[in-house]
Amino acid sequence: MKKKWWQNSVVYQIYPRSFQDTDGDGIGDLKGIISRLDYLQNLGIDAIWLSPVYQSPNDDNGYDISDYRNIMTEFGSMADMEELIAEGKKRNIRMIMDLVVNHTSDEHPWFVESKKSRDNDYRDYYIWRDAVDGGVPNGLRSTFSGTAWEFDETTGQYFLHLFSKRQPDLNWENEKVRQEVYEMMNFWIDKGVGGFRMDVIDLIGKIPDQEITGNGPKLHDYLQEMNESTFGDKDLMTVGETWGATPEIAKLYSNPERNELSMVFQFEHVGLDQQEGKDKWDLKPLEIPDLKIALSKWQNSLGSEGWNSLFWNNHDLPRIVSRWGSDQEYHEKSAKMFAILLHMMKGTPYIYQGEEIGMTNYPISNISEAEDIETINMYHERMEQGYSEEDILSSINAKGRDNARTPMQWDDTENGGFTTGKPWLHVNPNYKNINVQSELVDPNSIFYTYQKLIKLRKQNEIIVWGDYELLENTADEVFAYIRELGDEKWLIAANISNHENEFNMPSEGGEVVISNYDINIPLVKTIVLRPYEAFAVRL
Ligand code: TEU
Repeated sequence: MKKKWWQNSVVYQIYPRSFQDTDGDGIGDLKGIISRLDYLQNLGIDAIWLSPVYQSPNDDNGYDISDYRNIMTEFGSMADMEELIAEGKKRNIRMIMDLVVNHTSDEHPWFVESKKSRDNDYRDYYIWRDAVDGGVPNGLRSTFSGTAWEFDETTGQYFLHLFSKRQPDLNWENEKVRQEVYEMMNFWIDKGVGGFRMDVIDLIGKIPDQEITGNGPKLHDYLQEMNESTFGDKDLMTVGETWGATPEIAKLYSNPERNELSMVFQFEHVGLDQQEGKDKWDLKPLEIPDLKIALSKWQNSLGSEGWNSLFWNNHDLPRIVSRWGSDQEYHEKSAKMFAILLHMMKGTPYIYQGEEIGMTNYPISNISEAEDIETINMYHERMEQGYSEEDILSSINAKGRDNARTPMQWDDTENGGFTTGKPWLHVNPNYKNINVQSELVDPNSIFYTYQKLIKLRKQNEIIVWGDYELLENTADEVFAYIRELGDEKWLIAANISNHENEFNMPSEGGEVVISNYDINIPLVKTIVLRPYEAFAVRL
């Protein structure tokens, strides 16, 4: 396979609403991102995945789009977007747009027309069905609680929404819908974007009448048609959000010979602290051996038939240092440990805003503090179902999406330097000691660990192309693996626990390349790993 730029790149995800406000309305904006490009260039990233910046009523914070070709009013103008693309290019930073085409906002003109009458030209852009036995057409559920069917009085039919009722699903079986999407994508490609992150793209092949949602029969036909109609003959990066992907399915999306996508986000490791067959809110402790098995399977399953993305965080997930690390006693050590463990693997790493400075979850004590529609809908549904409010809030504080969406912490001034106005969502009060400014002045900060990891990826082919082998006979909480390329061999070891663990080196000696403790680790046969200790050794 011909080597691609995105195979040795590191991508930074920005949730624009929470990144940097410049006009004092308490909401991040594009000018704010432009003002922080030098910071990102210093970090060393190659591309920015921008969560949606298009016009939206913000029922789901931009994942409900009412105009794909205009910028959300609160975020700025198309001129700002064009400036961001241009300023990014000056710094060799590409803009990856968030493509949300499984659904639109109910304020999109297509839906406004579609719901006017049953014979409207746009009726078949969406999925309308008659009632069955006086009720919803079938058992499809919304990810945001309740039925996926909303009744429309005007035309006496239900429309499908796999997310909020203000996010009607597009009908991808309609050729006109697909052509509209491809034309919109080419509009953005002509603007000079570097690629697309594709929101819940595994759902566009749905067959609602058979209650099929993910991995539908025509999904890959549509993606090959999209590829050919838009980015296929250009040097762009595409990454699909595919919650249901297995390694075999991931190969269908990302095998270069199939002309679909560059890679996918798979979520197997993300579900490991969730009770079997239950929702994300039904928690169970993470078993580290499960994490080793899941990530190692993905490292070794794709071969030349696909490409891995690597991530702990995004705008939908709780902060990793709070979720599986220690956001108190071993905050810095555990944040660095997760960075070293992930960034030494094979694939394209994604850093979510604030991860590089160890930002943490922010617990709420009352549902009135929540902003996210998924959280609020779940709260009301589970209260009606008789769950205790204490248990519901405990789930929200562990897994709620607002944890990832508290404003970026730039310095120790009011609101962490995010805004001079009232922030749209509470700022984590720990911004006083967890912020970019304090990280940049501390040579041993989490930030500089991420900066070094990115440099190492650029300087060492073994990280990008080396084979991966999990070391099997280690303590349960010790995750250790080998990377090998030619006659070069690296060992990466991480103690994912708050206590010491013994570790038997595969061979003695070597050179420590990076560590979250001190660099002069005695590389003897048996090492006692300190709490959350992680390092990489050139053997
Ligand atoms: O998320 C897909 C999705 O299903 C997530 O909402 C996930 O189920 C849940 O949040 C797990 O925490 C994508 C976007 O990333 C998300 O922000 C949007 O809300 C959703 O699609 C609808 O566009």
